[in-house]
Amino acid sequence: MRRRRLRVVIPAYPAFNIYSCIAKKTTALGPVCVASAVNELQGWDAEVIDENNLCRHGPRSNSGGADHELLQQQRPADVVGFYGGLTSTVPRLYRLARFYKDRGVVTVAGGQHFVGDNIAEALSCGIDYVVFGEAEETIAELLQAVEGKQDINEIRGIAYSNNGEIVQTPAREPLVDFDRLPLPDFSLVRYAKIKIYPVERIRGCGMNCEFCTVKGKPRCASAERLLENISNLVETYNARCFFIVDDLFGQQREQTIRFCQMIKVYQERIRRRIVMTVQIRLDKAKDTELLTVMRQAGIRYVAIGFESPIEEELRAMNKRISSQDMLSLVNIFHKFGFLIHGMFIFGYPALENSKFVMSVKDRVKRFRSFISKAKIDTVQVLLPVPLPGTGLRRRLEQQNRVYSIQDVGWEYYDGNFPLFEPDKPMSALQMQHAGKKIMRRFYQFRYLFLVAASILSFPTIAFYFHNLKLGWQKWYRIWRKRLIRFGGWLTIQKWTSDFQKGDFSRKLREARKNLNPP
Ligand code: B12
Ligand code: SF4
Repeated sequence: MRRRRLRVVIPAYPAFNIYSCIAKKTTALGPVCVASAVNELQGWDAEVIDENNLCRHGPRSNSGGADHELLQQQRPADVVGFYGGLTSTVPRLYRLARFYKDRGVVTVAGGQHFVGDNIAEALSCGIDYVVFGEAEETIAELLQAVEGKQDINEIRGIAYSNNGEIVQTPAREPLVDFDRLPLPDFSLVRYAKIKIYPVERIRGCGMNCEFCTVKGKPRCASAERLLENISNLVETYNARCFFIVDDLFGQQREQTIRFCQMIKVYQERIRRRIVMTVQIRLDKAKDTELLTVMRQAGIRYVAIGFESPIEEELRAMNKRISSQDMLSLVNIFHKFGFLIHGMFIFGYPALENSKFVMSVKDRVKRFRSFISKAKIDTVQVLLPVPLPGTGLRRRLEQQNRVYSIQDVGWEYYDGNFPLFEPDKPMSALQMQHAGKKIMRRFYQFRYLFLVAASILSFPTIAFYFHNLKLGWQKWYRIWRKRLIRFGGWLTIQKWTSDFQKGDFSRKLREARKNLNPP
């Protein structure tokens, strides 16, 4: 009997944004996990097509993304799954789903976007089955059902349409025994050139920030599994850079410390350094033992969600930290020698009962001053995104402030566009410009000259420290910072030029009019 094929598609980003460059060097972990689980099923092959990372020889279509017509001719898929983890890619996801459905292919989608009303939306836009939450086990059962070997109604955690009526089966418990799952197999990602491998140990986060879709008690794989995952990639793909995608590094503290110790020993054994980036909360700075072992393990890059230097905004986000504490805590990370990527949200709406009012100018000042005091190495300033399923979206919807999807579609949900009426006296356009203004102050053209200057200054620095290694380390840090800041300037320029060619401003006017009809 012919083997069947599942193709999992990661849809292309709708437009160029600050993540477009990184997306060309990495891939999304979830779809790889799903494909890896299917690849172990008898009679099934699986592949992943990452439209954001098709490499030079990948099958591109003229309109962007992959050429699915060609893919179907070359390797027809029986079932196509779609990664719906990023809401901004959902319009593309639906277009592709319709394309495949019209050709008689079964279509499945999973990822954070599919909650509430979006389930009906998906089922009316070309998707046959929506899978909720983690899909490694569900997809295996679903494919059995597609083959007629299992009753569809017995599969927990899915939704489908039965003669126009939406059937949602009982929820499935979140996974706990990760060691039963196969390691993610990146060889299934066709065409992609991966330089930064996403790996994980912990799923879930108990902090409950209002704007975030990640919910639930953290569930952890063993430290051994993460080590095995990394060493496998080092030894088979010569991998060097890893992004540990856990939302909060350092949860399950003892095991995290053990992991750091194990990866340190591993690097000594293979005599190679591994570059790891983690996401961590600022309050972990209080745990100096954790920071010490992280540095010993070679972890240098930390991504930290500062979000805002404004107390009222932090309170509305349920961030459980004060801006004053943030400055002292970030200093500890500096002392340990970490390079810090600071993530900010500009214009977060205050709670309804708060009397908080601040002009755009003052807000910008507060952000700039904080960023400069905190001496953050790289920053991203995005706008609040009322993501489906979050408390933020519910709050703004209750206040009738979210622009309708008909006016400002899902493709704008990437943090670069205003998606709701901001707090007065700020207007939506002011909020958008202000966010970019803060970024422009940080990433400037003049850093190009400074890059050149630092190249010329290397011999002086090395001489000054009388030590080539120390001189190199000091010099490299300065040179890297300047290069990144110039690169950031190029990114903002490109984004601005694409934005000016688009018609978002008209859509925004329409959306505002429809929100408050005269
Ligand atoms: C790594 C990461 C990134 C990376 C890579 C993104 C990627 N996936 O391609 C980078 C840094 C580029 C990134 C960027 C952004 N991100 Co991000 N990111 C993450 C993070 C931390 C981890 C994702 C991950 O690997 N999880 C682990 C895997 C195993 O879980 P999973 O992806 O959920 O996969 C499981 C299920 O969803 C399901 N599943 C997945 N795929 C499929 C496919 C099929 C067919 C099926 C059936 C099931 C299925 O099964 C999987 C295995 O169990 C998540 C938070 C999180 N914990 O998920 C945020 C998250 C995905 N990011 C988010 C956001 C908003 C962004 C940004 C807009 C920036 C921002 N404002 O925060 C940008 C996106 C830019 C753009 N173009 O739109 C949101 C997305 C929510 C949404 N509805 O859109 C998340 C959920 C965090 C949050 N704030 O809530 N991100
Ligand atoms: S923003 Fe970070 S800390 Fe807050 S709930 Fe999401 S993952 Fe947890």
